[in-house]
Amino acid sequence: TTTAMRGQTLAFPDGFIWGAATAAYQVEGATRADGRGVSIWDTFSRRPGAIADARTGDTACDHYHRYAEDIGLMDRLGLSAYRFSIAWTRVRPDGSGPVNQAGLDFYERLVDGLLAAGIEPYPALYHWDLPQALEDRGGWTDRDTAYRFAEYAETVQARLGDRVRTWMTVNEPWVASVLGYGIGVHAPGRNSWADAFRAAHHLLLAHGLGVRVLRAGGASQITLNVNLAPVLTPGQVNDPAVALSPEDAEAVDRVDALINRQFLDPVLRGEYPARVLPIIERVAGLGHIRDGDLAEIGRPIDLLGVNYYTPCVVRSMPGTPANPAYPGTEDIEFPGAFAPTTATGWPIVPTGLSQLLLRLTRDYPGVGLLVAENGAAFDDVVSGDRVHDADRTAFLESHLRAAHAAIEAGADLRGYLVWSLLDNFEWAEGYNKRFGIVHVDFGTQRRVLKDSGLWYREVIRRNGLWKERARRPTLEEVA
Ligand code: PNW
Repeated sequence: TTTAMRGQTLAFPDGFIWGAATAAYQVEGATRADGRGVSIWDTFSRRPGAIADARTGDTACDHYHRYAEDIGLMDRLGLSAYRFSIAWTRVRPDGSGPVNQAGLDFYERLVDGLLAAGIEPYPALYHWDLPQALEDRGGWTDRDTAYRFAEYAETVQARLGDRVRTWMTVNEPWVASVLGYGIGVHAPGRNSWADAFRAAHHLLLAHGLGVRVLRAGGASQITLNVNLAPVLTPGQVNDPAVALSPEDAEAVDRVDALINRQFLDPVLRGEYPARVLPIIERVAGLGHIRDGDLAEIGRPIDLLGVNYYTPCVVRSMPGTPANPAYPGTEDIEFPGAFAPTTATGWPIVPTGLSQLLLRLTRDYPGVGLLVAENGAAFDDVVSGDRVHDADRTAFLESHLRAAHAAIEAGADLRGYLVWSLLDNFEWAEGYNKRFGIVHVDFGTQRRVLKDSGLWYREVIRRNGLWKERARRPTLEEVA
């Protein structure tokens, strides 16, 4: 960077990690290649009505065959890190038992390609594609799955640990347990609240056992990715300093305990929040939480991966039944319309990210922070060789400004990963919701850097944003 550029740049700290993320089932395709086993997403995506466009991840972005081209795109972007996930079914097709070397070969090619391009690999070991054979034995409701995960983690590290410095264990235990086992909109499509709480605990246990084996194998940085949302009243969305009634304060605290602290406290403090235990006990009993589990789950990690999309907005409303996605939320309303939304209907609140990062710094000191996912679905305008997505650029820019503000105010934020590098299989939404900074034509598999990707490349090149905002309508003006 030149001196002139520095003067105009809202700079991020030296060495700030700029990256992008994907997940195996969402991008790889090649679901039958080289001995891969069947995962719960292969099964679930075939269930009638489960996926909005009735499609599967069978082909997706064909990243399994096109990874070299995709590394080329990352290189053009100037990424310092690429977060991807490893498909357990490629490594151990039946979840436990024989190791499939051909599956590990793929990740070795990928990692070597990244390193050759100067891009740090950030593999995540579990991004929701549980081997179907393990689901048939109870899946995440069965404690044994956590031990099988540790075995699998050890296998992967034995092969790649000499080249991978940063490991991610589990992605979003809240989503995997609640959407998968509680309300059944994700694989494996089960509908039991007791199962969801058991699954959540076993996912945390898997993380802790994973930390143990990765550490023993010499991992230098370990992280867990959690989807977090600041819990706010509608009034707080516009004015964070607004005073709350005792009823609203209680509603905020209860929901925060369920969606955030249920995962943060065990990992970063070695305990479940007192506010949550009675809810777990009422719904699932406490028999699945054994002595010693919390010590295992609370093993030190180096970085916390924060996945942020939108806040959770609640207020006290006596007489309201519990929200099906949040057990124990009787008398709480979840109002939806409080800000402009993305194409997935998620309200856009960039200040939520700075609030979240500062709160984590205050309440959980000592762990570095990484925004491991942030991004948005919008409809692209394809025009010849360009893909116009001004909404996405505005989304990313406003969230990076919020991240920068948090750093200035003392948050220990080490990096930022865009969700996602590529348009991909957006789970129950199928292919119609596009999150990529690279456009993918799913008919031809042609990739085109979107305008947001060109913009992100410039941000990375100058390690910062522009001090003067380019003149485009602000989200406030759009609202
Ligand atoms: C994350 N929610 O999923 C995942 O890690 C990605 O794989 C996914 O593509 C991305 O966000 C965009 O959806 C989430 O309902 C899915 O709160 C649902 C929720 C949160 C995160």
